[in-house]
Amino acid sequence: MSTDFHQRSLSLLSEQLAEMGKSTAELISQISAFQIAVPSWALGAGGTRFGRFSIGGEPRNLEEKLEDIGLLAKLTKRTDAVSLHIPWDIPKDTQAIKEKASSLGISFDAMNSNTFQDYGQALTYKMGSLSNADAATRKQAVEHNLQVIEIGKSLGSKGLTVWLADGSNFPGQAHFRKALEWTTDSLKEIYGGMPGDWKLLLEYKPYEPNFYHTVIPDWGTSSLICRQLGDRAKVLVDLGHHLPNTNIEQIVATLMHQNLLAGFHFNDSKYGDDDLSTGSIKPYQLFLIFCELIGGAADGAQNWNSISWMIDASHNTKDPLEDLIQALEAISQAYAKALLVDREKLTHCQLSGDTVGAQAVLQEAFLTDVRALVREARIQSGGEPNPLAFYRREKIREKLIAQRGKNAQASGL
Ligand code: PSV
Ligand code: MN
Ligand code: MN
Repeated sequence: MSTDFHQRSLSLLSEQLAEMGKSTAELISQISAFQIAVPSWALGAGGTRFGRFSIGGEPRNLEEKLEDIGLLAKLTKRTDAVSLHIPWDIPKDTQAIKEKASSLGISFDAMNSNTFQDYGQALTYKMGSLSNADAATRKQAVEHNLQVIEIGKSLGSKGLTVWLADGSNFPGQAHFRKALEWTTDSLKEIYGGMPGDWKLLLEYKPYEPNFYHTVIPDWGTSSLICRQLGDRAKVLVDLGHHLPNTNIEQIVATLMHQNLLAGFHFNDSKYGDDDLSTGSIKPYQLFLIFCELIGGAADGAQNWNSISWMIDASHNTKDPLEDLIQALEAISQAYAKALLVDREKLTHCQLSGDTVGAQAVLQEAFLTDVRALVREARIQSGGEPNPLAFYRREKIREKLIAQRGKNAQASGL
C-alpha cells in the first residue's frame, strides 16, 4: 500500500471519527500505549501431540528468543515484554540476559512456573503438584514456585502466573475438597513468598490434561482461592480456557466488578484450548471483551493499569513470528474498535430498554474499518506500516534459517 493511499484512508477515517465525536490524535496515543507481552514459548513452531512441523531458524536459546521479540517490537511497536517459563527458560547468566533484553527494549512480564511435567526433580507430578495427596510433593512444588519468584526478582519481573494441570481422570480418583484445600494452602505459601509489589495471576482451565476433573476449572474457583490469598492475587483469563459458547465478556465484567481481574492470555478457539491466533475465529467476541474492559476501567471498577496483557497461542503450521504479528494487529484492532463505542449513548439505551439502539451502538463501532488508525499509530511510534509485508519482503525467516540452521528448534518445549 502506498503512503499516499494510507494518508487518504486515514483522512477519510478521521472525518468519520470526528463525526463520532472521537479525536484521532487521542485514539492514536491510546493504541500506541497498549503493549502486549509475548511468552518465551511462543517463538517456536507449535504443534499437537500428534506431531510438530519445524519452521526452521527457531530460537535455540533465551538470547535468541529475546532477539525474536526485539524484532517484533521493532516492527510492530505493540510489544515490549517477555514472559518466561521456568525451567524451560532459566537464564544462565541473569545479568547478561537483563542487559540483552534492555538493549532490545524488552522488560520481564510475569514469570510462569511449571509443575505440570517432570524434568528430573525428585518427586513426580504424575498425581498432581500443589494438590498432591503427598505433602512432600506439595512442598517440592511450592519450593519450585518460590525459586521462580527469586529468578523473577533478579530480572525485574513483578508477577507470578500459576497454571496448574492438577486434577483427575476418573471418578473417585481424587478427593475434590481435599485437593482444593491442599492447593489453596500451597498457594498461600507461594503468595507469602512474593515481594509486596508483586501480583499472583491464577489461571483456570476446564479440562486437559485431566479429563474428569480439574482442581481450578473456572473463574469462580480461581476467585474463591484468590480471595483467601490476598489483594494481590487475581484471576487470569486465558481466552481458550472456556467451554464452547461461554460468555467471556461477562466473566471479564464480573471480575472487574470485584477488582479481581489479573490479566489476559490472548488466543482464539473453536472448540477448547485450541491456542489459535487471536481474532482468527471470534473477532466480535474479542471486541466485546474490550468493550467491557474499557467500560470497567471508565466506571472505576478496576484500574486499567492493573491488568496484564499477554499472547498465549500455539502456531501450528504457521511461522510463529508471522502469527504473532497477526495477533498483535488483531488485538490492536479490537481495542481500537472498542474505543469508538459511544458509551454515553450505550448507557442511555441500556437504561431506557432500547435493545435495538444498544446493538446499533456496538455495531457502529465494530464495523468501522480502523486499519488506517492502527497503522498510523504504529508509524508514529516508529514501527513498520505493514510489518507482515516487511517481514516477507526482507526474507527474515530465510535469514534466520541461514543464521540458526534449518533444523534449529526452539529450546524448552
Ligand atoms: C496450558 O493450557 C497452557 O496453555 C496454559 O494456558 C498456560 O498459560 C500455558 O500452557 C503455559 O504454561
Ligand atoms: Mn495460558
Ligand atoms: Mn492453554
